[in-house]
Amino acid sequence: MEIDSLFSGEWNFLGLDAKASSRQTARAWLLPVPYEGTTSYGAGTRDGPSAILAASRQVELYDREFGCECAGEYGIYTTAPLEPVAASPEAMVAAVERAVRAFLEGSPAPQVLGIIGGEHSISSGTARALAHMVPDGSLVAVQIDAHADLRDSYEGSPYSHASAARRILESCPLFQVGIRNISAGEEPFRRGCARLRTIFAEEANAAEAAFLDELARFVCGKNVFLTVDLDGLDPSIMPAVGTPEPGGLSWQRILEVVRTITANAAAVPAFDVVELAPVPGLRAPDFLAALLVYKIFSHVLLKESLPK
Ligand SMILES: [Mn+2]
Repeated sequence: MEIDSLFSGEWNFLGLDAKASSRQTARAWLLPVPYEGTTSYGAGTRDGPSAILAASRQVELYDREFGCECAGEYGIYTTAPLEPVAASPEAMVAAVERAVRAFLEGSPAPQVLGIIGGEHSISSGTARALAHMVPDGSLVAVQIDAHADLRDSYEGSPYSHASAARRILESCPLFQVGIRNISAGEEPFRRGCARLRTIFAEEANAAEAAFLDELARFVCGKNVFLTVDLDGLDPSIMPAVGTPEPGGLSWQRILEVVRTITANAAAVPAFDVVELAPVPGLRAPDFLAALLVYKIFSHVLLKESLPK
């Protein structure tokens, strides 16, 4: 018996075959970043990427919304995981920045780079990389999160997960969706920051979703970095996070946010989905995260095929 027949296929996102996961031709690349350095409460984000990759093998390739096996249309190459840097959170952020630039400026290069965490502190590295690569003033970020993450530093580090949004703001304007946890110290900064718009959870969850029009204007014609902290979703569907705050977004609402971004942005060169802290025996959150990553890739790369 051939030894290969004992194995069930490629270990990559969605378990794609060699053709659909080829580095040479894939328009989507996925970078796992199993980094956990500054997490304050529920730990486990270092296991997030492997749980997403494992769950992704159960995701159906055919997507009814697009009417095709999306991944087969554009191809997804899964890179080796980015090695965690233990020296400091700042050094890890710098490593993410270097990796994002190396991929997006390399040859071959993806049209969109997805990153799976790992904790939220890694996101400012992506924002910094993109700010150096796109025309001045064309980069904006959209953050889905339960937490404002606007602290200038937290537990001694300016690169803590609790400062993720504050650091991203140093690279570009930011639109936050689903926020329901902000500290007294962050509020004055939030109110005074002209580059920042915060949609709190009540408004994000409102049936009419009026904020989507404002989001459409914010991203219109821009290069968008989408950063999804999974705790922005409601804990009823996403309990596998360090701080599961009640009152979060539904699955349908986060997809509306994704559609609004891809329908209006000039491009989405990179996004990340972070803070999955897998709960042993609980598969639904891992599956949700994997499907969300797939949905974002498909909306970025196949939006033309959707009915207007
Ligand atoms: Mn958060």
